[in-house]
Amino acid sequence: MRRPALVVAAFAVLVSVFVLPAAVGATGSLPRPVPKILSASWGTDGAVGCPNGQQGLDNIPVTFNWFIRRASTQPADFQIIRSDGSVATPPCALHFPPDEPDEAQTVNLIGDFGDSASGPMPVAIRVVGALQGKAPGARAWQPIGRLPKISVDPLSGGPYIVDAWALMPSIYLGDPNRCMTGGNFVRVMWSNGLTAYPTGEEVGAPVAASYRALYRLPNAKTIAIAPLEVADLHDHETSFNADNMHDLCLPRLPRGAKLTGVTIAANLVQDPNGDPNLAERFHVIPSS
Ligand SMILES: [Ca+2]
Ligand SMILES: [Ca+2]
Ligand SMILES: [Ca+2]
Ligand SMILES: [Ca+2]
Repeated sequence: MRRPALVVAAFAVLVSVFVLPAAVGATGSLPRPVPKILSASWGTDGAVGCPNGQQGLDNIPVTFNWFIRRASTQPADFQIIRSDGSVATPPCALHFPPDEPDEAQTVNLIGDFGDSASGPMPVAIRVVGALQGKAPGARAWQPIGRLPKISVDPLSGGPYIVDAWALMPSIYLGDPNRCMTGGNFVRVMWSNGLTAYPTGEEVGAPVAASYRALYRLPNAKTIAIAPLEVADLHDHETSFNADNMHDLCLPRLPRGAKLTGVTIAANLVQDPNGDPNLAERFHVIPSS
């Protein structure tokens, strides 16, 4: 009786050796060796608060190409440089509104950073503390270290796409407002919170009808795929707290298709200040 069991075990090892490389490509982590800040945008002027009760504050969502570990995130990890040369530490740095485990690419800095009418303005932010992070889908958290400072986009600017990546089943299966249809799923991350322009409600059919995911096929042809649906909607009770993510629920794609970009037309979404988006043609940079 022992011999057949051993044969089965040996066979299983062989199968795993040959199957693993393909499976890692489909379900493993994104190939992103270096952490980076993607954007820092002045979101609101005097319109938000911190959990300690302070109100009438400004916010700057900061987006990263990595997931940032919530337990490593402290307000003193960030500095905001103002146009008059002064430096502020935010009273709070939140993983909110994007607060799901597969949405950890944004830290929302909240505090008194400036005044859009009379100045000063927030002009740059830098990471000065010991954040930890990992590429989406990776297992172990790593120290991030200091990152180069990045300019803060003005309050009047509209939201823009900062990242797009194929959601791997290992982190997407438990997502409560995930795609309920389709065979491929793409996370589209923007610089700022998103609602429909100009109503400020959660986005609907016009946004879903305009998004396209661009794929390059093994024969070098590029195809533009319309989503069957857009998911990650109704993140919170009020649309003011809608986060900066959409999930594109796509049909099953041809074998070997590689995500190369995402497009959407102008004036379909707005940020919490009511500013609309420009037409977007976001390019996925390999290994970024
Ligand atoms: Ca704005
Ligand atoms: Ca979600
Ligand atoms: Ca969400
Ligand atoms: Ca969302």
